[in-house]
Amino acid sequence: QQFNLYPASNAEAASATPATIAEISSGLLARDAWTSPKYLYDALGSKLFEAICALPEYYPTRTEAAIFARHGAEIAHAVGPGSTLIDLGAGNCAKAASLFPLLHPAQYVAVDISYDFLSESLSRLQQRFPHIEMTGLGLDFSSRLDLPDSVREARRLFFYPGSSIGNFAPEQATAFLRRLRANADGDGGLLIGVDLIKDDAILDAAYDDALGVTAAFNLNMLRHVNGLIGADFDVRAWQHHGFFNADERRVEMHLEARSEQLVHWKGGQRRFAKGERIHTEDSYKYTRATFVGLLEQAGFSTVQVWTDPQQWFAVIYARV
Ligand code: AVI
Repeated sequence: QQFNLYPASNAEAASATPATIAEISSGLLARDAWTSPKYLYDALGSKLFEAICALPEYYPTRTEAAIFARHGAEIAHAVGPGSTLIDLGAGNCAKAASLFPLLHPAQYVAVDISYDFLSESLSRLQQRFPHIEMTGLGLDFSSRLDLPDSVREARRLFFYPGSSIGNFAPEQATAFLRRLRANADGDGGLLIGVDLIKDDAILDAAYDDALGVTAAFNLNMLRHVNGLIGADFDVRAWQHHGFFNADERRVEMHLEARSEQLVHWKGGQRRFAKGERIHTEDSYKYTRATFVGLLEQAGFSTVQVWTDPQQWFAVIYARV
């Protein structure tokens, strides 16, 4: 392994801190139970998400890739070479890797909450691109983004593809974008993928696919939480729902109890009635104009937008 990896051990990354236990517990005990979408991503969850990205119904990944394929030269021209490419939610690092030949980064920093998955991805990538200096950071960047000293300050380019920004509520998204901006100097920027509002049926199918991969991804959160807080969720007793809520401009994922049940965990328990739901994820969809407004509110300037012919997805470059 040539690349730097933080934290140094998986045990440190995987341990459920008292704060994690308190956060999950308070969500499960809320009148309308909820869990943070970050718990969808353990090693298996990341693999299931990879499979989602290959589904015919899940258009964001291929639409974004088509935008990069079609407008890559213009995007590379806007961004310029030699950046410190900071990949937020890097996962299998495939998207960033496909941009290396276009963007020619000087340094690559992959950040992901799923530590083991990240370290495997990065070790494969470092072999393919031995000349690029690489760093892996296993952390939840939604709550803090402490970059180690080895990450150069010059020309930081935050790369946040796949419309992951949609998993924040708009106010949180603005605060997060403001934090990114504060982490880059005057030469820095943000290259971000944003999913656009479209026909309900297309959105519904993308989050409730025929093969049930999204259902497995959602249900796997229960297995992950069982491990994290010593809970005894019976995965078979829950059912996936994923649908577009037009009033809120977001896709919602929920897990619904198939029968009445009592769930215990370290320091808590709850009885769920049949039909009761746990809200597990929101995925906000934007219009091009509202998202550009959000970037401006966060203090970014000189925004350039590329979309696909159907205007389903946007790739945006914003300068600090
Ligand atoms: C990672 N994120 C952008 C995905 C999304 O579309 O909100 C997660 C996902 N949830 C269900 N399918 C995919």
